[in-house]
Amino acid sequence: MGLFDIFKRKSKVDKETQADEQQTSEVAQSAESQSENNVGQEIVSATNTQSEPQASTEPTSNETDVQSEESSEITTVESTEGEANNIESEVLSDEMTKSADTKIQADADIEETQTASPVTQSDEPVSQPTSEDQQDNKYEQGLEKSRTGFGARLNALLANFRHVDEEFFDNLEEALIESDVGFEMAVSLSDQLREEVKLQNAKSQQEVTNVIIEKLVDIYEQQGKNEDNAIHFAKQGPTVILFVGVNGVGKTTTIGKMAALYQRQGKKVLLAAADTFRAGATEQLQVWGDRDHVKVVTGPDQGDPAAVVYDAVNQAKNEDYDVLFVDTAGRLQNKVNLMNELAKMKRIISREIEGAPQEVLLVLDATTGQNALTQAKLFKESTDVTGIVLTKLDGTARGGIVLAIRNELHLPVKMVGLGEQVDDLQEFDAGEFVYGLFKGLVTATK
Ligand SMILES: Nc1nc2c(ncn2[C@@H]2O[C@H](COP(=O)(O)OP(=O)(O)OP(=O)(O)O)[C@@H](O)[C@H]2O)c(=O)[nH]1
Ligand SMILES: [Mg+2]
Repeated sequence: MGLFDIFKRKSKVDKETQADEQQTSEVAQSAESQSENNVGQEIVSATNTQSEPQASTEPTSNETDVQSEESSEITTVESTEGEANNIESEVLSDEMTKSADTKIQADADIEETQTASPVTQSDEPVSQPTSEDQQDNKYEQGLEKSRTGFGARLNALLANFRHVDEEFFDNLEEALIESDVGFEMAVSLSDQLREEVKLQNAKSQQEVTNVIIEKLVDIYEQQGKNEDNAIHFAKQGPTVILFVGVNGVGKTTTIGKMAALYQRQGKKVLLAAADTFRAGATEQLQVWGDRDHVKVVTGPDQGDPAAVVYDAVNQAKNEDYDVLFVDTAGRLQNKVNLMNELAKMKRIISREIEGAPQEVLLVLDATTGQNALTQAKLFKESTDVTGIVLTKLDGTARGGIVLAIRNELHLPVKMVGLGEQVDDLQEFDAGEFVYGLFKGLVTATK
């Protein structure tokens, strides 16, 4: 099923709610944009519904004052992440960290734009959600910021829309870059969109918007062909999953969430606390272990992490565990040490269990934008990464990073983190993801 079919199927369900919201946002719309954009009214309104009660493409100081409780909560989370990034920069090379601060500031700006109005959950169904519904909602909620961020940018672009010209495409390119799809991707996208808009003779705002999103979805889908985003398990004996990534990206949290997920599926799960470097790291994993009722293999602080891995692998073999998750340090004395340590752990795992580790998952923090890509390239060079876990998508307006990962890294995103709670982890579903990003912006006409 094509991704656009998902839009059709889902937008049918959403239709009723959207009709209500549309009315509200039509009232809220400024008189200026109403008179200017008769043809494109529908899309602007649909976009507005994502950031009720106003799309607020230009936040005023007034609007910043009326931030909801939710938005201040998010700001706190982001500032913590900012700290994590600062610590991380001690380990990472200059080029990896130099853009981090600007990124965070830029995210904060977008944040202001979006959270000037409270994000309501009014489009949630009232009836008891099924588990499939719940998964859909996770995506929709987790991608709320990205959606409103991109929506606000597109909305701003379309507010001045009169006709498709060079300036329009320049601005579109800028909006795509700001959404973190990556520079190359943004340039190539706007080139292809130029062609497509001409080809389809799109003139109205709605037509142009549809062409833009349709093309984004198409390209994304094409690049994902042959992509294997399943987590692989051993045919026999324990499956070992090694987690790598710089500090603060969410390795330990993801392990805690995944352990709970597999435990619920009836698998026998074991954890290895192979981050002996950072004070408190073992305890942090132990907390997750206790919460999930899962055993944790530990070693002494500052001890050899490879020794912990060795113990854990042997316990997994001897006690018939199904899955062993290995938590590793995000930083050591330096980058070279970190990479050597990871290589050593991997060697031990492979030596003790044939075919293991079945997965080496690189955890990336979506809020660090392009910086995450630089980290990925570094890890990819020295470790056989099998897939990506993209965390904190709920905390960024730059969900476009998923497109950049596909385009530049050619590594499958296997799981996504959409919050801090134990069930805020989802298997990556391209259809859900794209829908979560563009819902409300598009009217499926195909
Ligand atoms: N909002 C949000 N926060 C997350 C997500 N995943 C992890 N976090 C938070 O990110 C912070 C860092 O997570 P950790 O799991 O400790 O990161 P780590 O990679 O193990 O860090 P080190 O052990 O220092 O290498 C914690 O406060 C987590 O709650 C997510 O998907 N969404
Ligand atoms: Mg950790």
